[in-house]
Amino acid sequence: MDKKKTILSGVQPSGVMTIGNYIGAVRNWTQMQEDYNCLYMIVDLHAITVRQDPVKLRQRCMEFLALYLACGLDPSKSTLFFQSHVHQHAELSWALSTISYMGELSRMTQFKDKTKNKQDANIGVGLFTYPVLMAADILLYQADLVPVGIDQKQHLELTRNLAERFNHQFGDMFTVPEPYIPKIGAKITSLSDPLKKMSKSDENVNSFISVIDEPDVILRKFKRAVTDSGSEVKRGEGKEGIENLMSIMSAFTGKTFEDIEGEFQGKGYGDFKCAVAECVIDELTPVRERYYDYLKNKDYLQSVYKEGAERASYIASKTIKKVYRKLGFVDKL
Ligand code: AQP
Repeated sequence: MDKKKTILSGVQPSGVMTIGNYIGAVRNWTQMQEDYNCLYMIVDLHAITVRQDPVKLRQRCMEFLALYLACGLDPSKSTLFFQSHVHQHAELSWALSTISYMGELSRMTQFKDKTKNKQDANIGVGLFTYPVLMAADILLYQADLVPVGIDQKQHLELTRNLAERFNHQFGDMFTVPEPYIPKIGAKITSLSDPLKKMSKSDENVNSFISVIDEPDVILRKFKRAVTDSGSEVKRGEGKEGIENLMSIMSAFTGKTFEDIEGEFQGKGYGDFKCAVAECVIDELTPVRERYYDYLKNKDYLQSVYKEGAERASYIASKTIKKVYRKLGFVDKL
């Protein structure tokens, strides 16, 4: 019998994958493929919670799949699929929304951030119910562990609450998942505002490094990164920009913060920024090259997502059948 624990995660195709997504999510996923049953989605249903250009979205979904493969996700070990290809995500999301509370959803930091400065009348309901869909994604596969960046911890807490609430009201149904948050580089912040998280949908392209940025672009963006008016490479009050660059260097080289402080003692920010760019370029260059190779091979990409959807649908259909029975729906003949 298969005793491996199940892991589920995904990234929204709402821009080009950043080094935040890479360090906080995708790179860790590749290391888990050997030891867990892994399902990794491209969460297109989530992406439309903010307005998308349909032509670009379709293209980006394929680009994301090519990127997943380029980063080392292996379809013979992991199930790779588009969320919209498994209709049970939307179905379970509806069922869970009936046991979710307005109050708990209103407290979600991501919802508050994304709706800041907007009038209620202009806020999409999908943005509000997003965490319920995320809970459905996870519970549909009875995931034991969910590898996410620290920014998603609150959503995962809600998922746990919904699982427990459902189990309590309707009888044991869902595995209550645990977050799996990497220690290093768990939250990479914006290069233009170190107090904000780095996001792929940020309008300022200089605020993020994308996984497929060319080396000269990476260097230029790091050189422009906002720091403080000092010159010492070390952590401290008001030095969030430098600390973020140290986190990035640490995530890309394995060096500790102490190692980095020691190495750059007496050197200025200019040298340090170039060194950060260099280690990022070194790791990402082969990823970018593989990405363009995969992108050219449309038949292969199609075979990967077709098989992924079949495998995911098999599990999802079993779960939704049980859920519907627990809810009291008549069995479909
Ligand atoms: N800056 C970050 N640092 C560490 N981890 C991050 N993640 C995202 N940004 C960072 C992790 O990436 C995974 C997928 O995220 P997502 O695309 O589903 O949604 P998100 O968290 O909203 O990511 P973005 O880049 O900020 O997207 P947009 O701009 O569309 O909102 C998650 O595991 C997340 O923790």
